[in-house]
Amino acid sequence: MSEIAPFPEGFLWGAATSAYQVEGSPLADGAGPSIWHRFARIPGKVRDGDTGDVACDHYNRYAEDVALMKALGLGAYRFSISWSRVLPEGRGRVNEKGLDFYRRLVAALREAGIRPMATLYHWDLPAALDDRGGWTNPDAASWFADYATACYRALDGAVDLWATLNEPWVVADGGYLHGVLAPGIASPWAAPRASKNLLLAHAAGVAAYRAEGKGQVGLVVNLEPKYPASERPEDLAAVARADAYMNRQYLDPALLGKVPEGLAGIFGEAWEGPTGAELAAMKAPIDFLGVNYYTRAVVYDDPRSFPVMEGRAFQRHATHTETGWEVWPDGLYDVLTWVRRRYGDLPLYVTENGAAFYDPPVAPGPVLDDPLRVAYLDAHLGAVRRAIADGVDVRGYFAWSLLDNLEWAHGFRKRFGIVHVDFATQKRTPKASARFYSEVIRTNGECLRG
Ligand code: IFM
Repeated sequence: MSEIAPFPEGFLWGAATSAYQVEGSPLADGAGPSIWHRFARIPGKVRDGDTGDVACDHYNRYAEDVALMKALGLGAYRFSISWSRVLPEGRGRVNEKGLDFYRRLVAALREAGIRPMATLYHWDLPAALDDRGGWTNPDAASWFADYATACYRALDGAVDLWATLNEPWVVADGGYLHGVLAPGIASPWAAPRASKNLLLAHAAGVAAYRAEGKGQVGLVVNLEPKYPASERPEDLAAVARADAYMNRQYLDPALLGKVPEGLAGIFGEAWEGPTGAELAAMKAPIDFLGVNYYTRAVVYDDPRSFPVMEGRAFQRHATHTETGWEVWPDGLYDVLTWVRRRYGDLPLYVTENGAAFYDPPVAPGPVLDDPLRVAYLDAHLGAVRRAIADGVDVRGYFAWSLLDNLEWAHGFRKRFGIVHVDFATQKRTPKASARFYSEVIRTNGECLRG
């Protein structure tokens, strides 16, 4: 028995995926192409030339996957809706057949007693909207609100938790500043514009929900605590910059209605800050915040690194995952308690947490042993429990990911699933981490060691 207080009654135990990473069949039933459909076809953009054309075939195998979730004892499933299934041109005509897929999925989840959490935007913008400038277009917020409204009308009541955007920081940084993710734009000018329009889109999606919805709506951000590599003033200043850029760029406007100090300086001439009216609109009250956590950064001043001048000190004695991320469970405690200190008592969900460790392409037996992932989950859930014991209102936890899937530009080689997928046969095999997580759920966390 553990000494710290157990998880609260009704704590939501879930797992997460996203549309392009698992669904496959990207053009089925009248769907339009997304930016990822296009980007993955450009040679050299995704490792091994992998695409989401088949992925985990979840579009056809969702019923089998829901049965798997039920067998694991999941209380919730976080998935995302593909905008270009619902609106093939991004705007205008609604494709009912695209919505039908999500109607079927949500009905199967409810039938299995699993609560659906739907994310409206997990990086797969309709390609037709990219042709109009994508997130850099000032109309993007109203496009998003119309799309969100179509989803609310079709699914609200059956979906009880809605998230507007997943990780807007990654959308702007990877997609518009460095160009390593779709739509592949590398421009210091595009990124702050995209960032502003993402914040306005989030707020417009919340406002649309207030007009239509009965459940709860929130935002999902990825947080990475920044610790100084030394007490040198230059390194401390680098920590402040990195924190403003990554952790406060979206939360300060969305929750406090202000631009974080230091952000304008990072973008320099390219910075086009929001007007007072835009800032006021961005601060749309939300019902919960989703926090995605994977790792920390130990930061030093590095003038060569653009635009934040953030060097990251490699922690040579630590365990690192296959994506090169240091395993640092205390960081999850630190971000959860930091959110409460800075933004107040908002209901929180850990909407993603997990790790890519090497697993073979074919599972050697009925269960695949993944001790590093088991240890990762155990330690991070321990950090969540400590944050709750210290007063943070964490309502649920979603393991990333239910299934091995397309890890964006890394392709299928980086396996985050608690369930193994053999991509040649689509066979699902639970890993030891899935068994472990089932036991955590069954005991409401009593079996944790971390
Ligand atoms: O796979 C991604 C997910 O789509 C968004 N958050 C981080 C995960 C791991 O990189």
